[in-house]
Amino acid sequence: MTETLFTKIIDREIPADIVYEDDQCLAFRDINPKAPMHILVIPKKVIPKLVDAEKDDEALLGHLMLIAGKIAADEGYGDAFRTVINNGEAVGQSVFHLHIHILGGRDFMWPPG
Ligand code: DGP
Repeated sequence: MTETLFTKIIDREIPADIVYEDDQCLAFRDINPKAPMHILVIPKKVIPKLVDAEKDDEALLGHLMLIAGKIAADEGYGDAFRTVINNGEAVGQSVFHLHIHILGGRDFMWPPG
């Protein structure tokens, strides 16, 4: 399987503040938080970008979303959090291993900038 920065976190080669793990995904605090809660949920399977996900990944994507909501609730932000997936360098994706940002604990603009 392709190695990414995030597979190194999965494999504990790079330390991270891990908040959740199961057989399909890992969640850890962002190293450069943009909100009081800023957690990344990643699949253990390497999917570079959301657009690369396939029909077979449907259940995995649903699982990631359910876990994102559970983590936000566990962190105390169940009624006020935002999820973001950057797809592509032009919109800010810097790590090409699919990840859902979960952000909470401050005001957010709408529409997002
Ligand atoms: P994106 O820009 O959407 O690709 O988000 C990548 C995020 O990954 C960014 O918010 C910073 C975070 N990040 C990058 N390197 C590390 C790392 O080594 N550890 C942790 N915890 N987060 C990282």
